[in-house]
Amino acid sequence: MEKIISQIKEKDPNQREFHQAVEEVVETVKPVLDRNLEYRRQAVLERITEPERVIMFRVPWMDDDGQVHINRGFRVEMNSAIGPYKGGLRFHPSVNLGIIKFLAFEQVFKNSLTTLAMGGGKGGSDFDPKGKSDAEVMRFCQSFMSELYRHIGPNTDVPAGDIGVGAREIGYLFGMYKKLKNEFTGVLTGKSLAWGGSLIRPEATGYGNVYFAAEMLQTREQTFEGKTCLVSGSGNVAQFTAEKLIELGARVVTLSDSSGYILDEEGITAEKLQFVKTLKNVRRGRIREYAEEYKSAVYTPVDPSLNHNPLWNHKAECVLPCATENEINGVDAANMVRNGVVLVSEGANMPSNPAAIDIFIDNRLLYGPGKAANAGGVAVSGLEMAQNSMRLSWPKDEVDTRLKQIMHSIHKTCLHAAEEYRVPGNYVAGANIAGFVKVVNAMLDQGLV
Ligand code: NDP
Ligand code: 2IT
Repeated sequence: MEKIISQIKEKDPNQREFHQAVEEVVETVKPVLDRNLEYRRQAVLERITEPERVIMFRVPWMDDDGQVHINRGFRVEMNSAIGPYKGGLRFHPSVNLGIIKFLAFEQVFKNSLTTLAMGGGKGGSDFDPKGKSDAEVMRFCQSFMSELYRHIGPNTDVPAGDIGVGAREIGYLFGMYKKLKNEFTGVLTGKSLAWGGSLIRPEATGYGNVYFAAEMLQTREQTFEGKTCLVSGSGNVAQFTAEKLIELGARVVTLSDSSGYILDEEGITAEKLQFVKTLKNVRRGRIREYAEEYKSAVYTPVDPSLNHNPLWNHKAECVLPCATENEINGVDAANMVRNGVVLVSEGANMPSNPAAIDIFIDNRLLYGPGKAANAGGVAVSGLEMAQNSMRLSWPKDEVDTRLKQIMHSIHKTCLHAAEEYRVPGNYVAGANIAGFVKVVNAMLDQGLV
């Protein structure tokens, strides 16, 4: 296994995040391979870590002043053993092939856990939507889709949103796909309700995260009622994580963006959260403005010279990171343990670095890794695909009930796999093992392809 990891590192030395994601999975599925000689003979680890297909393309677009810009577009089609490639698109200046590969790799296991028939993929661009006009974002999305359309389709590869890609971008991308292919199909999820979207999809990742976290708390006969929660981010996942936490009686005291965070000791109420939604989704402003609106809040800008994030160093029982990868390091995790944190549930993908994960596990925290805890988003994407195929739409309660059932089932599956491999309560091992076994068995059924 060490050889496989060193080969991956040698082949693509700059893909740090991909190496990190692979190392975590390889470490935890080792006992599965030890028990199953056939898996080793069939080189399943080597196969599952190599994308089925990588697409990289030029995305030229013109800004409002007539200046030409060139960005790079990506789609990594990682694994289609259990269904069409499925996963989001990320538009952020930090995007590169290594980041998209790590996200696509995580997606394979996450989608497997959802119980729905979806393979794994991810895509995006180093385009930065911040500060761009709607017209510029539209031209960029159209150019991006004018290449991507030939590689995707409702039975081939179904993209969705991620960082920097929300309802606005999905609309522009869908419009261009429809024009080029001359067909109206469910090729993207996260669509608006009026043209094929599903109720609860915008809420799904955040709500699902809290449903998963509530399941973890229940194993210790606890609920969110009265618990203080630290949430990072202020985008889609953070907003609906906070919304469900507030609904369940928790006291949410933080939100953030890449410039800094706010701490509101009086608690973020449903009304204050509505202010955040308008601020971020309509005005596209910064979280700093929350502290200008509400005097109970203090804003702290990011200080890049610090070796920790002060957002994570407040007294709380629960932590729900919902911004981005590696936002929690070992120092942050040690601070959390000292401050009495009992639960960490990841809305973001890989927000905790390996040192932080070790601390969570050593201290027996209820630690829900992203590929289990944030699977509600892609699960409802799967439900959106199902509704599109049937050309009908389910009521809100029906989708929410299915989401709850799926999160319950993922939680049970993780605990069961962890138990079977004698690491009881270890959701990291449980999620990786359960996700892995299902995909690998499907790959073996389908032969060497
Ligand atoms: P959004 O674009 O809606 O929001 C992203 C939030 O995270 C913003 O507040 C943003 O701040 C902040 N952020 C982004 N990059 C950084 C960074 N480098 N440092 C600090 N803060 C940062 O994205 P989502 O809410 O959709 O995604 C958040 C996380 O959840 C990601 O890890 C994503 O992969 C994951 N996820 C999303 C799903 C979905 O359905 N949308 C499903 C499952 C996981 P700023 O505005 O300053 O950039
Ligand atoms: O990371 C993720 O699971 C997502 N960004 C959502 C993917 C999807 O296809 O809904």
